Amino acid sequence: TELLKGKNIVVMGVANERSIAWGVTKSLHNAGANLIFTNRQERSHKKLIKLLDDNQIEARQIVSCDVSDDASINTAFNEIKEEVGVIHGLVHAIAFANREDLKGEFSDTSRDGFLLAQNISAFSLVAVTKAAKELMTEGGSIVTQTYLGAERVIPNYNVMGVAKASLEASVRYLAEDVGKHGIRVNAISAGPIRTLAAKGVSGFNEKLGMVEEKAPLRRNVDQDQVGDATLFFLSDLSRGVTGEVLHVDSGYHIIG
Ligand code: 0WD
Repeated sequence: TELLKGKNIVVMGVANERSIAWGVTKSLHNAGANLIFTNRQERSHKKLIKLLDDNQIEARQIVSCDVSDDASINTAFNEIKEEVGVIHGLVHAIAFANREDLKGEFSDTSRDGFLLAQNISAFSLVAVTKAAKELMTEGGSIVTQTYLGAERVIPNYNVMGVAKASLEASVRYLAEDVGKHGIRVNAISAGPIRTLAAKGVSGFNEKLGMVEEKAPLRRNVDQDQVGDATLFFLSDLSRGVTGEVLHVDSGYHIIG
């Protein structure tokens, strides 16, 4: 069961106890991983320290990283390199769009709003993969978080749906790039989960209701289920899988 014993894994995107990245953290900790965290904000940093403390999880390292800033990414991964030398996995659980772009008509999206969503939610994976692969000298696994709005029109998801489509295509192109170094890149497409980021999307409660009503399993998923699927991608159990998008959504995506 200690699938990640001795493995150094970087987790990006724990904002609070509801974050998908927190569910992932618990799964990886239970699998014996050494965990390194990156935070954007001081506020999240304090929350993370308390969360780790309350759950008796010891972080190997916590560094600050704003993915909108190349210098911040470089500094963060240099600090990680100095501390642990080698990493074996990276979890990217980061996205952002302006609230006004997560409702109404997609054609009303501003140029800046469109580029912001692409920058933080899609390009950031490209940028952190470039930094992380230098530390993955023993091979590795990179996992990001996407959503069904990449594949289909989901009401109000708008600019983020387009950013997630870009993220999923980036997963495939990155998988090809880094595959020759024994590094895999995959995505989890989770069903709706009530988190800080989800609050920004209009009509979120209706999405939860639709899954309960229509998904084969007739229930919503939670952070722990996404955590365990992420663990699968980070572990050797998935050694034959790369460039994949795995739906952890009670099967909702198969229903027409
Ligand atoms: O229903 C959901 N909640 C779903 C979320 C369904 C399917 C996918 N996802 C995705 C999200 O789109 C995102 O990619 O999962 C990922 C994680 O989202 P979450 O857990 O729902 O959201 P949240 O707990 O709000 O975490 C988002 C984090 C932020 O926390 P801080 O405290 O720093 O605001 O995104 C990060 C940040 O950690 N973030 C950034 N990190 C670094 N640099 C940046 C940035 N510029 N912007 C946002």
